[in-house]
Amino acid sequence: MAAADDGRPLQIIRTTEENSFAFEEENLAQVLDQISDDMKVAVVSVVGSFRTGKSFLLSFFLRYLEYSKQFPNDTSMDWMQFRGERLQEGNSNSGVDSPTVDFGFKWRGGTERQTTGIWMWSKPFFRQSAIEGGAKIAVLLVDTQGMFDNETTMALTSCIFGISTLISSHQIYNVEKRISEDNLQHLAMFSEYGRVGVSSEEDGEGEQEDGGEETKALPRRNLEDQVPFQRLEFLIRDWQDFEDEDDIQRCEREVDEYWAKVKAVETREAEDLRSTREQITSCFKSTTAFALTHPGSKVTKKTYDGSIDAMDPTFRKLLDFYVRRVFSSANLDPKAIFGHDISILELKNYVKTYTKLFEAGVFPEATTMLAATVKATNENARQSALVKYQQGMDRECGPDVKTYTNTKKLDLAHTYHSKSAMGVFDKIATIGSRRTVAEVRAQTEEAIAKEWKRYKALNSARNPLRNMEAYVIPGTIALVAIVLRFFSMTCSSFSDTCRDVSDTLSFVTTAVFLFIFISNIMVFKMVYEYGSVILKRVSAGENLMLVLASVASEERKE
Ligand SMILES: Nc1nc2c(ncn2[C@@H]2O[C@H](COP(=O)(O)OP(=O)(O)OP(=O)(O)O)[C@@H](O)[C@H]2O)c(=O)[nH]1
Ligand SMILES: [Mg+2]
Repeated sequence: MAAADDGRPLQIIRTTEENSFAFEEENLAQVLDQISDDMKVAVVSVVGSFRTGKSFLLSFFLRYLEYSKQFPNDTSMDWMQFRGERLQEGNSNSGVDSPTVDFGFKWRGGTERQTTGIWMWSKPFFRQSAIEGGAKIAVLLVDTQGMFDNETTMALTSCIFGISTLISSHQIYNVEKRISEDNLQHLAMFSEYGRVGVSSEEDGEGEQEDGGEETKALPRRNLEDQVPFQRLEFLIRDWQDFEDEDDIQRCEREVDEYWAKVKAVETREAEDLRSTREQITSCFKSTTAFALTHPGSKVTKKTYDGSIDAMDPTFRKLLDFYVRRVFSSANLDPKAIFGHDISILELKNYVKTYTKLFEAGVFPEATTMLAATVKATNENARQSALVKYQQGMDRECGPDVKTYTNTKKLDLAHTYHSKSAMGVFDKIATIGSRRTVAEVRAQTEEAIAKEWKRYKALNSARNPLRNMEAYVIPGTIALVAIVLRFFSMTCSSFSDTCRDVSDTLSFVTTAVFLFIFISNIMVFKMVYEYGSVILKRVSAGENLMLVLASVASEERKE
């Protein structure tokens, strides 16, 4: 049975009545906040025509991923029945009792569209990635609104396709029966974006600031890494042409051969067909295909209750093979932009940037898309560097600098962490004109300098010996008064003058201490705190004299 904490679908991009988009930032944050900052993330997204079983497939993905969390080495097909004999998760067929409908992406039969906007599963799955040397990466599942639903404008349809392509590391393009020229044409819209990114050879020096500059931006990563998108897979539904459906490996080979034929350029005379194919393959790092047979007539009925047994056995076998292939460690690539594996913080910013770009429901120019990517990359580099610096400094002295750190040590920490923060910046900001990158770099250094000032001020406020000169004069008066009073205690009982002087000295001593006490309550508190820290350090074997000497030298400096 599914449990409430197994997750639910969350809408991350909503389509509005005005045929535009709205970004559900909190929903995305809810998903991404469950992933640690240093973890890579794979985004598997399914796009394609409406009513072709995308959400149904994703609900099976969820079953498999949940099952393999508990039984990672099981190679049987038991996962299909893992949550019962029926696929209730997401099952929205009318009249069907599905108590666990919310534990899947909503699917149903009929001609009316089901999914609108873009949805993400609320829980990331943590799986091994061979590409990451066997380390765990977070896997996110994305469901999208179907294309050509007779309600959505073509522009909005293309935008959904575009956003999905931009944010995913593995895009599954669901197509019916075969890969048509139409399917390829849709992909070609993005190849223009890829071409702009890959072919520019100018370094952007001396370019104009407004728009044009970024469009000529030069990705400065290795040529190999400049392919803008990663894995594209055509998933052909209701495939009818397998020669021997019992031999799954052979089925896989047959679809490979089919795709090789479809994408072949050499065999095509027409220029537009050739360029479409060339552009697609230059845009994606890998393009593959797989096919599933028809799931059986019972499955497509509006009253289908999700029975696994009612599904065609060949469909089940192929589905089992396919799910394992998609989530195998060899196929889980971390999401990368122009060859750079992005962090959770960067993913958030990219999704935000792209939603904004497509917000009006108009498909943007390839150059505009590239410009937005460059801008987001620079912003990501700036933010990541600042976060790196803050994390490093916080480790040294705590976010609120609760205790005093010796200035030499703090200086060293600043030098080290600012250097490594700028290293992060340089690693990320490698696309776009050199001038823009240099500008953002300078802004980042400025932001770090501002933070450094803040850490220094907070630390200096924790220095217990600060403003010590304010106590020296009253302290000396009090001390002299104490000494004189000590001698005046020996006054002869006949000397009124001596007794008066003694009383006055006593009064002066009390007044001075009262003055120091009232005006410096906070300082006493700090001295007390600092004293405990020093005591701790002494007991930890640190050299007390060294600490006091450096504190005194800072006092002299100030
Ligand atoms: N022909 C066919 N139907 C399928 C397949 N897989 C699922 N279905 C059925 O297709 C219907 C639609 O399924 P959904 O998952 O809601 O389809 P979708 O593509 O998400 O639809 P939209 O959200 O409206 O775009 C359901 O009745 C499924 O049972 C398949 O491989 N072939
Ligand atoms: Mg759907």
